[in-house]
Amino acid sequence: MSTPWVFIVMGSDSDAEVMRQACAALDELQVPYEMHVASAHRTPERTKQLVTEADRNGAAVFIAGAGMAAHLPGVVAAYTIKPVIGVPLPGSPLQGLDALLAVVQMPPGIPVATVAIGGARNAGILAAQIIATADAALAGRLRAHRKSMGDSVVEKSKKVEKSTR
Ligand code: RP5
Repeated sequence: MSTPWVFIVMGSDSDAEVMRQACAALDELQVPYEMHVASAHRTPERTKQLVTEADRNGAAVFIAGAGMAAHLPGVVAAYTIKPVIGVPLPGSPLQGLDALLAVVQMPPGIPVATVAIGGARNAGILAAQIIATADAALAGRLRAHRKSMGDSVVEKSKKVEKSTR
């Protein structure tokens, strides 16, 4: 792919349902992406290989989602200087708080931009926003997306508005 694209990776196929929300956001914004499964712990060599290949092949932003002892986003960040967005995933007995703390507490020098527990949609939008800093057409689509969200809030308000005056 010659245009900037997003590399998405998750620790297990059990993460796919949540991580597909990142794909949905990128589809809506017409941003190309690839999605893979690779584990920081179970397949460390595969993780390194996928990230270094994607980096070499023009991936502009990396999204990594993992649950439990969620080291995948940090490991991805170790192999690239491109922006990495971490998605802490729920599903553990600690309901994702474990993953949140693992993803957000990166050591100084190796940042991971962390979204909310299960926040894969925001990860997709944030990745698009990063690419849009150098892509005016994509910036326009992001502005249109914001406007339609605002319009839908007004529409919802109309349905619930009630006056007691
Ligand atoms: C993490 O362990 C994965 O990201 C997943 O959220 C969790 C459980 O993985 P599975 O046992 O379902 O493969 O590494």
